Amino acid sequence: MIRPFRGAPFDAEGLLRDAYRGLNAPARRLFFKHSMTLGGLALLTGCSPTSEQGAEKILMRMSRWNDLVQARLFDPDRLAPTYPESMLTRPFPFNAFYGLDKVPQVDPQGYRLQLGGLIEDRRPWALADLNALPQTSQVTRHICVEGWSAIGKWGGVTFSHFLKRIGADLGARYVGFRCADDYYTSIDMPTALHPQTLLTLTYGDQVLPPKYGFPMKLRMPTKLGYKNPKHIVALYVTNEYPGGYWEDQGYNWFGGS
Ligand SMILES: Nc1nc2c(c(=O)[nH]1)N[C@H]1C(S)=C(S)[C@@H](COP(=O)(O)O)O[C@H]1N2
Ligand SMILES: [Mo]
Repeated sequence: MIRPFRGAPFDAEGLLRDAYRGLNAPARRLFFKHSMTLGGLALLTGCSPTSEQGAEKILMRMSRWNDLVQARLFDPDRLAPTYPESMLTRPFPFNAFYGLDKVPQVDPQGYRLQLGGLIEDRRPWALADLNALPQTSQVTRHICVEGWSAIGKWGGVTFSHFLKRIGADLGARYVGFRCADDYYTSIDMPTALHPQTLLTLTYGDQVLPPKYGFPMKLRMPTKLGYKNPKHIVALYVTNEYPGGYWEDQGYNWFGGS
C-alpha cells in the first residue's frame, strides 16, 4: 500500500521504503535487483525525487510499473484455489466505504445493466435476462487489504461468456464498472476473460443480498477485495485507463491476490 505524503520535508529513505512497500513480491525482487537507490528510482520512473511533489509522482509511477509486472506475470489459465462448502466463513463479512445502514437498495424491477464503450450490442440488460444465461458457481477466498479474508460461495454468469455475448472488443485493454453507491473500478482484459471471473447474481445459493452487492457483483478470486465491484449498474470496455475509487487514492491498480 502506498502511504500518502503529508507535508514532511523531503525524506529520501522514507520514499525508498514506501516505494518498496508498495510493490508485490515479484516486483520487489526486480526493484531490488535494479534500483534500490534514489538514482535507480529516478531512472526507473523518469522523475527526480527531490521534492514532495516529485516523491508522490514517483510512488504513483512505481505503482503503475508494479501493474505492468503483475500483468506480465498473470497466467490466464492458472486457477485460484477453490474450497469445499464446509469451509465457508459464517457470517461472511460485509465491507464498503460506508456502514451497513447506507447499503444502496436497488429496485429489481427497474434495474437495467447499462453497457458502454467498445461493445457491439449495447442494449441494457434486465435482471431476468441475466438470470436466463447459463449459471455456474464457485467457492473461493476473498482477500481484503484491510487485513481479513473469508471463503464465500458466489453464483452467476462466467464473465467471458457475457463479454462475448454482447460483442465486447476482447482486444481492448480495460473493463470499467460503475456502481449504485458511487463506487467505481476497472480491470485488465486478461482478468476479465479469466475462467473464474464471474458476474455474480447469488451468494450462498440465494439471490445476492443487498449488503453483498445486489443486484450484481463482479467476483474475481484472482484479485483483492477492492477490485470486486458490488451493485454494478454500468460497465464499459475501453482503452483509456479508467482508475477506481481506491485506486485513485493510491491503492495499486492491478490489485492481484
Ligand atoms: N460498490 C462497492 N463495491 C465494493 C466496495 C464498496 O464500497 N462499494 N468495497 C470493496 C471492498 S474494499 C471489499 S473488501 C468488498 C467487500 O465485499 P463484501 O461486503 O461482500 O464482503 O467489496 C468491494 N466492492
Ligand atoms: Mo477491501
